[in-house]
Amino acid sequence: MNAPELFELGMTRHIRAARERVCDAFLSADELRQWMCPRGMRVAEASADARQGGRWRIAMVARDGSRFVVGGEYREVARPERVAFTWSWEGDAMPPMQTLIEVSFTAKDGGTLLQMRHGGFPAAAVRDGHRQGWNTTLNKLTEHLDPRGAAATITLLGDARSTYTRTVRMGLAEKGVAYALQSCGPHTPELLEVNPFGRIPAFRDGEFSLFETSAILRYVEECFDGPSLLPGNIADRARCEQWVSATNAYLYDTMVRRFVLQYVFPRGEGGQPDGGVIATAVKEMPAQLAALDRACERSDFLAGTSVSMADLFVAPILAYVERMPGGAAQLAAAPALMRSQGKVRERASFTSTQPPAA
Ligand SMILES: N[C@@H](CCC(=O)N[C@@H](CS)C(=O)NCC(=O)O)C(=O)O
Repeated sequence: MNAPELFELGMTRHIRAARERVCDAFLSADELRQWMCPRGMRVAEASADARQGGRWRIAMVARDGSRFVVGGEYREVARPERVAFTWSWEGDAMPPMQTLIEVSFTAKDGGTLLQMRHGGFPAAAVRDGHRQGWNTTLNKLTEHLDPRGAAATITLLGDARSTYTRTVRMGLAEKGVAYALQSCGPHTPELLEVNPFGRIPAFRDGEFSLFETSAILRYVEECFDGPSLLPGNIADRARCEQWVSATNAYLYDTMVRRFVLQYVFPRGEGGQPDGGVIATAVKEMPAQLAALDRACERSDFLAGTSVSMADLFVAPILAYVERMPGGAAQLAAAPALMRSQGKVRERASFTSTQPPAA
């Protein structure tokens, strides 16, 4: 009888840390506790007897309390060049199997090239599930060891003048997550690599990439501790989603595309703003602002009692509207909304993401 086919995955990372440090991250319980689980989980227990034949074990806990326990045996410990260990899940939350992980550490470009092979999976789907887990787990390892922290793995592709880019930047600031801003415009080749629709922003976390502002913020929300960007109760969370969706469906189109951008990038006759386009937007704005105003009558924020994604979507738009001809007068007719904007505008997430003057 033929031996069953087994599957393996390979991963590579360059980490700005000496290889002794990178290697040690696999060898001590204190180190493993800092990083050895996918984003959005935490290591609740860790043990490691890092010598050939010694055992290691980790209990990971997800936000919803579900627990995953994995462990195995060190097969090779050749610090700082190589480590090999077996990997078996306990319990029935994950498929029963024993797989083997081999990791090598090579000094490169002032840091360490980590090359990992995880082999022995009984099915391609099981391997692919582990690949996803390893991607964000190695992002956590990189973040733990690299002096740049999360900015070593997280890159936001966008333009500091774009309202949607600012929304994500505000979300990252609210959560206290470091990131690198890669300045790039819509429809540029580097942006199209991540977002086939060509809009900014787009987002990378190691090998994982995303586009659409609300999806990016959801990912940030679930991966990182720090204040939640979503309200605490069901009705307020739905209300938050309502304003995110309304921004994507109507508010951005009216207030930015057909109002603000007409002044910032005039495309009318003789390089002037297109008065016809602006006039239709200006007519729609009072009803939209009145709806936002009503939402702020009982709270300083659009959904719930603290800042949420809803505020992060709306604030950058209104800040631009206010600076355009007639914009401040439109906003003055929405006093509850402007009281709320006052609260959002005093936050560090807003003041630290001011767009450069156009
Ligand atoms: N639904 C997208 C919208 C993003 C968007 O429209 N971004 C603007 C800049 S603020 C853009 O890329 N505009 C270029 C275009 O419309 O081609 C999201 O939520 O990220």
